[in-house]
Amino acid sequence: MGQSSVINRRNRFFEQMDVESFAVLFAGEAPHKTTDQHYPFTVNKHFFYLTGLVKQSFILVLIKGLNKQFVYLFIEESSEYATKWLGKRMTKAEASAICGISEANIMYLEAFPGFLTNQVLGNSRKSIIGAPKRLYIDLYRHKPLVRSYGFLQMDSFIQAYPELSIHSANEILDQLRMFKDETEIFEMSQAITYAKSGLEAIMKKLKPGLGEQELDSLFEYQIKRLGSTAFIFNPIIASGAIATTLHFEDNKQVMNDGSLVLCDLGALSNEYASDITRTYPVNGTFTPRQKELYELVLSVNKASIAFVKPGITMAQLNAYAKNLLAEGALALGLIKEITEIDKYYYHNVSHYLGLDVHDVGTYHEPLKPGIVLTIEPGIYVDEEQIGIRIEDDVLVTEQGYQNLSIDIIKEITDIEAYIKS
Ligand SMILES: [Mn+2]
Repeated sequence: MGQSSVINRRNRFFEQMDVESFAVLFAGEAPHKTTDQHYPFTVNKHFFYLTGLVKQSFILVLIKGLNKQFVYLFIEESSEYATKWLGKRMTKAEASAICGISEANIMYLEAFPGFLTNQVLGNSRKSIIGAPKRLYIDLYRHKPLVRSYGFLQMDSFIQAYPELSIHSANEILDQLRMFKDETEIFEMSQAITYAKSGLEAIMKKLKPGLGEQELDSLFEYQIKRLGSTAFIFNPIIASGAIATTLHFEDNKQVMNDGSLVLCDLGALSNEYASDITRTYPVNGTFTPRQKELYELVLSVNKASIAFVKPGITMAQLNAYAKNLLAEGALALGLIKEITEIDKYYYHNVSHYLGLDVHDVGTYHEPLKPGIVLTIEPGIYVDEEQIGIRIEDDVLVTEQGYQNLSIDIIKEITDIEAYIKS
């Protein structure tokens, strides 16, 4: 990630904070699964964005004083027990080298509560910090009653300091994270390269009689072999009629001769995501009917990518793609009225992409350079057992767009030749 990137991001966050305020961001912990087992750890993406660190339980504190700003990091202390059972802990020097916070400002987690009382909200440093009245935390809510880790951690703290006004750090960070810097574009391109290689591994083995789960295992094997840390989401491998279910994750069917298989998947590179969909003929050859529907989706995929430029809105992009799909479906005789397209296409054509697969950001503002978004038109014809989606990852540039996943083949002739090779 590089120290300079995260230092620069923290400075941009500071610019947006009020004077006499502070922010606390938690890295989080892996959720408990059963008995002594936990789900894999996923770092809080705001915490990562500002530190470059992927470490459980770490806490970042940013204080904007009267005329100076301060950054502190709280890390796990190493113990003989922890080293023997769980491995070596990151040292202050190691953490400092990644996040660019000086070792003097890195403390152990047990010092955190006292630090707040004495160093932030107490009287001892009032002359430089002032009296912080505002606290920024990650207030992301997936559902009203499902609260994020940072949110939960703050409860006891809020009880102790009811005089503080709590503000969402997300408003600032969501906005900053919308616009990708060079290191981020690099990581996302890497994540796309992993997905490309995973899809090639799938095409090489694809044949009737194979299970969908075999394709998802091949993909996982290939991306991890190349150095990807993990999936960003569970791959959707859906053949035949099940491909009309958008977020099908079961991947348990046997793939039949003559059917299509829709593969919607992504890889992670240093926490950055790719999100790609390709649709392949299981036996290596599209039927004439599959071909005409595929060509329609492909033409809308290409036209929608070419439509991307600064100034257009997501609403315009959605309307543009949907209209093209409707006109194409009308020409093919699939529908008789433009409005009937809702039966065969029922999602948006795009979402932002970055540290999260459905990345943060505001969706009502016109596109600006630095945004990365997906373009993913589809057609789902349940009665013909055909589901097709073609998804690419696209960067908005000053001039227009750059298709970051242009190297992942999607032409019918290229796909058929690759599967047969
Ligand atoms: Mn997507």
